[in-house]
This record gives sequence, C-alpha cells and structure tokens, in this order.
Amino acid sequence: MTSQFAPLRLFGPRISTYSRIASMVAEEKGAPWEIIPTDPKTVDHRQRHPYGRAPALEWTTPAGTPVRLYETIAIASFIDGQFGTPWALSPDKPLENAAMHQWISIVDQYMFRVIDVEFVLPAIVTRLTGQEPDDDRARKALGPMAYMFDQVESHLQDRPYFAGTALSLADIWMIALVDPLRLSGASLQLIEQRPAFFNWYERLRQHPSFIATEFDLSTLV
Ligand SMILES: N[C@@H](CCC(=O)N[C@@H](CS)C(=O)NCC(=O)O)C(=O)O
Repeated sequence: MTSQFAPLRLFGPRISTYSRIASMVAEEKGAPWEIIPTDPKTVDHRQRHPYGRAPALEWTTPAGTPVRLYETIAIASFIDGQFGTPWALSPDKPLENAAMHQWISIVDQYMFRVIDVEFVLPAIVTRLTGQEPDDDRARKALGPMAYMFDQVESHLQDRPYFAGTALSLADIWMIALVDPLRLSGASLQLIEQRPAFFNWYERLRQHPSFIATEFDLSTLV
C-alpha cells in the first residue's frame, strides 16, 4: 500500500543508534521513512544539525510546510504526535509519562556513553569493520554496564515496559542502544543474567518495528 505521506528523511550513518531510534518510532507509527547515509561531521550536515550529530530530519507536510528538526527526542515526539494514533508512544498518565522521560534521559545522559562509545565501538564495530579492537578499553566498561543493568533489572521487576504496561518511546531508546550487545559474549551475558531485563530484551527483539529497522552492523557509511 502506498502511503499518502512523503517519506521522513533521516540524515545520519545507517548504523547510528539514534537514527535507529527515529526510524523505529516512524515504523511504529506507520510513517514512511528513509535513511540518507550521512557523515554527521561534514560541513554540509552542520546545516541540518549545528552540533554535528545524527540524525537530522527533513520532511514536508502534506500542506507543504517544511519540517527541519534535530535531536532525537524532538524528532521522535514530532513523529509520535503527527502520525497514526497521536501520542500512542507517550503515556498520558503523569507518572508513566515521567518514567518514560526518566529512562530516555538515563540512556541519553549515562548509558549511551558507556555502552556505545566505551564498549560497542571499541569491541564490536572495530571487529566488524576490520579495524584493531581495543579490548582493554571495552573491558573497563563492563563494570559500569553491570551497574546500569542492575538499575534496569530492578525497574523491570514489576512492569513489562519502561513506562509501565505499554510500549513507549523509552523502550525504543533502550532496545536500539542495547541491541548490538548480543554480538559480544561478555556483554550478552550481562543481559542474560538479569531475568526481567532479558525477558524484555527478547520481547522487544521480536517487535515488528525492531525487525523492520534491523541493519547490517558491518555496513558503515
Ligand atoms: N543528543 C543527540 C545525540 C545523537 C548522537 O550522539 N548521535 C551519534 C550517532 S548514534 C552521533 O552523531 N555521533 C557522532 C559524534 O558524536 O561525533 C540526539 O539525541 O540526537
């Protein structure tokens, strides 16, 4: 079926965690999307994102209004409000909405640096792309990761999703971040050892929007 909308154009590397988040939200809301493989550090990309990060969104509404956004929370909120059932991924109960924001902030402020920058890049992406791995650096990240996963485990003990009873933006933030950890035995073990987290991880990995946005980690821009 052809969509009545032009695709959302997401500029960033195909393997970027944050581009994955934006595309998963689009998929979840039934919005057409495409990744335009882009190096975020180029002068050209700074026209879209003054801080040189990915993704940036370009789109034109059916009424012809141009939409130019950067920062994933802004892009995801726009998509959630604009497409499908408005705000279906943002709970309206105050405490659930607060939990969603709390976990998005935890991923953005604490977990992304440790997991993506200190572990996935040196231990996993290097191997997939034929570069020299930095296993000493990655090993140092395992302790902080275990601590962070203890917080996740404790939170998921009595709720199936991060915001409560239903999928929200927070689950999408988290699964996009932790998905690559399955490619290293040491990091996968940290998830498998935590039953509530592992149960959530297995459920999310079966989710249609997760499957539809899977990419080959070895294909860098
Ligand atoms: N605060 C930004 C963070 C986005 C971000 O860090 N993206 C990564 C790719 S996953 C990036 O652009 N990295 C390039 C760099 O840090 O130089 C957002 O929420 O969109």
